[in-house]
Amino acid sequence: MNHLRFGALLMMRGRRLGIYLSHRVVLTIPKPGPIRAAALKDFQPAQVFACQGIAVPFFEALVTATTTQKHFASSLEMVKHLLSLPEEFYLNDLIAYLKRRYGAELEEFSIPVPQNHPTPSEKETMDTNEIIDEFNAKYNEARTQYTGKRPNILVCGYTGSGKSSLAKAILGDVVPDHAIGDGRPQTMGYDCYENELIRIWDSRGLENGQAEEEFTAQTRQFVRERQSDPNVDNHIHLVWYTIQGSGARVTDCDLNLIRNIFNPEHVIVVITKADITRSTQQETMRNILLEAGVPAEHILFTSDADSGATGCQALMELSHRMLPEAYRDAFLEAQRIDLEARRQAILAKRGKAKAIVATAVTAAAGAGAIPIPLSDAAVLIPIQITMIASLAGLYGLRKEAVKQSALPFVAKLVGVFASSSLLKLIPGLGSAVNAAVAATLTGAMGRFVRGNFEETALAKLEGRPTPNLVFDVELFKKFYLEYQQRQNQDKE
Ligand SMILES: Nc1nc2c(ncn2[C@@H]2O[C@H](COP(=O)(O)OP(=O)(O)OP(=O)(O)O)[C@@H](O)[C@H]2O)c(=O)[nH]1
Ligand SMILES: [Mg+2]
Repeated sequence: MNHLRFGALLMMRGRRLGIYLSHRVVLTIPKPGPIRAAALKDFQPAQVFACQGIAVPFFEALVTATTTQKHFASSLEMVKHLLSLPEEFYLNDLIAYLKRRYGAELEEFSIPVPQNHPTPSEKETMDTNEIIDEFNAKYNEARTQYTGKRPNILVCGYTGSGKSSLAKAILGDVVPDHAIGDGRPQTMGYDCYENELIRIWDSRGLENGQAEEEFTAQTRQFVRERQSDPNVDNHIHLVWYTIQGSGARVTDCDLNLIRNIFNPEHVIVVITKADITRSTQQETMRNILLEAGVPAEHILFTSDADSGATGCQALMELSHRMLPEAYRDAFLEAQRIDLEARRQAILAKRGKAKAIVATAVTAAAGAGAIPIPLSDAAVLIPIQITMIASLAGLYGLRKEAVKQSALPFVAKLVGVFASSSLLKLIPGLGSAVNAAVAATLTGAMGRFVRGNFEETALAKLEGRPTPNLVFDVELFKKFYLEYQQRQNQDKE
């Protein structure tokens, strides 16, 4: 039984329970009191609750375990608290419960005690898979929490009116080049283009010769299907209705769709191809729309990216205002028109980033309330992983960026905590990590990563090479001391 996961539940000598942290550290209650880290010799040999050869992980419980300062009478008390189990719950109940709930059986678990001490690189790879899993889970969680919800925009209008070109001008590469065409109608049915920030429904345009009633009925059915979904995240939140300016016509079918099929509060009428439309033609079309009751502020004139993206900034701003609030942030991040707005949005994340670091600092201080022996400093790792993954999610660093810099960084970090590097890293560190050191270490790390991620997000936006998160002990040491000094100054 080697496939262990962070947070797996172990049954150790004397029927004592423990939460697995790494091949060297398990959290348990050695004697009535707070949760402590047990060393290898204390939990070996042990059994683990596993299902089909894979230990059942309780990652949340593990993070709680590293932060809780409660006192417990026994390790069973600890586990009852961490897993929110009832007071009247005995060890046999726990075994039966894990079997029922997870299909878990107790399997033998033993770690061969190494003859020679493993080299640091072996040690790093030992836990890396677990770290990647936990990192990704936390990254996704933060992504959902901080990006807000993904808006659905429907782009509708006659064929060739410039729907796909418009969507591309505003939203960039999410719309593929082949969606835009000359000659034959390009978009058949409804194409859905999406990324993690936005979903665009690009509709089949009404073709010459197709019955207008048929097109209207199809569109009505599509909209009905979306809007009857109980989950509002799947509704259409905004419609860009395109009319080709150079055609100089607003048809009854256009007006019927704009006024009766869509909710007029969600429709922006976009008169496209401004570069090849006369201003008198634009005026005529505008007047027809106004007479039909379309509010003046919902009518815009645009051209595609090749023709200077006229009016696209105005369309971006109006769309941002008209979207329901929960979907605005993701739209702002998805649009390609106003880079300054996106820059400001990145800078505005600093407050949330500081809050993420502050939470981790508090958790680390809690974990170090009873000084952690230096060899067990790895108990701080889950806190740091959560912090770094949350920061990566907040700044929306795509997974590639995360893979290139954050994950190798975290893997290195584990090496640092698991070896005597801490001694090198923290000048004057004694034999244990206390609350102040744990907090400073986490705070300095957080500040370092936060600054780097902000810079990475800005660099990506501006097309500059992104900085790497180089983990250099000397550099970090400098950072640590600066951070510590700043903390001291704040106190004075
Ligand atoms: N001059 C000019 N041409 C444009 C503009 N927008 C789109 N076009 C051209 O108009 C043609 C049709 O554009 P699309 O974006 O494919 O139109 P569509 O509404 O998506 O068409 P279907 O998918 O077939 O319904 C293409 O040749 C575009 O290059 C514009 O602003 N100015
Ligand atoms: Mg199209």
